[in-house]
Amino acid sequence: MKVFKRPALVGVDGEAALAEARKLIGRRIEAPERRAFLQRSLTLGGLSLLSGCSISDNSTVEAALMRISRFNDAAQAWIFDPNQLAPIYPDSMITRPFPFNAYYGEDEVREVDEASYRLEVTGLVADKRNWALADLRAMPQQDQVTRHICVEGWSAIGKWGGVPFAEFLRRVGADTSAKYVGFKCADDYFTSIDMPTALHAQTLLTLSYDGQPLPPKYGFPMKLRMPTKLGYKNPKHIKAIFVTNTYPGGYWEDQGYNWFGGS
Ligand SMILES: Nc1nc2c(c(=O)[nH]1)N[C@H]1C(S)=C(S)[C@@H](COP(=O)(O)O)O[C@H]1N2
Ligand SMILES: [Mo]
Repeated sequence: MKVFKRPALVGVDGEAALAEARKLIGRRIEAPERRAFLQRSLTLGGLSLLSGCSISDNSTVEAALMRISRFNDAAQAWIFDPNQLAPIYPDSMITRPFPFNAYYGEDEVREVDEASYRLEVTGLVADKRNWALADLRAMPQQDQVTRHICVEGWSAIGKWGGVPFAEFLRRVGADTSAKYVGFKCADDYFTSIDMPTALHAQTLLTLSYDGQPLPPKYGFPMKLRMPTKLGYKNPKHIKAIFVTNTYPGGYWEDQGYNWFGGS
């Protein structure tokens, strides 16, 4: 069982470290778009979290950067597509077993009771009624085999099934001109996404994993799956969805992860 310990920032001159990191990016990365992307999205917390390195002085910045730029190249190649569609894969490429990740260990996975579960839908929506799981299962479902990329440095291919989120938003009469869709989870996790990603053709409100009801560790009863976004943007155990124009932030985003977190 893995207990996640996020790297700490100790005694580092943040501005100097970031300036150093940006210089190194400039020197090491050939493609101008990629260089610009990395330089723009770089924060000290992000650098430390993305690399898994504890940045304790300015000389470790280089080591951290080498690790993320290597990983980031692969991650960006996987998530970037000019048509804005993430790659889909054959079933034969599914990673078995699919990894578990959360801000706690697998022995602390939240058990959500199916019978009493109701999804809350609030904010800028016409229909604020709660949803039982059966109501969600009654909507048209889709399966999708895509790659999940976690900034801790792993990626894996999985098969999720569920309701296209754009359909769900339409059904509840969401104001799709609003800026954000926010999610509250049965653990203390929360996150939020931009409306264009919420309406993206591959964004699914998933109820199943590999043809079975979503197991607790993968987010029972429901995980929002977006192959165009990094792992931490994909909330598990969703208990409330809200549409808003007020920036809702997120569990990791509030600690320095990039909010957009995707392509
Ligand atoms: N509710 C909740 N959702 C979450 C997390 C979490 O800790 N709690 N972790 C995120 C991160 S960082 C990752 S990589 C994925 C992991 O999903 P998996 O366990 O299905 O691999 O869930 C994301 N969604
Ligand atoms: Mo992650």
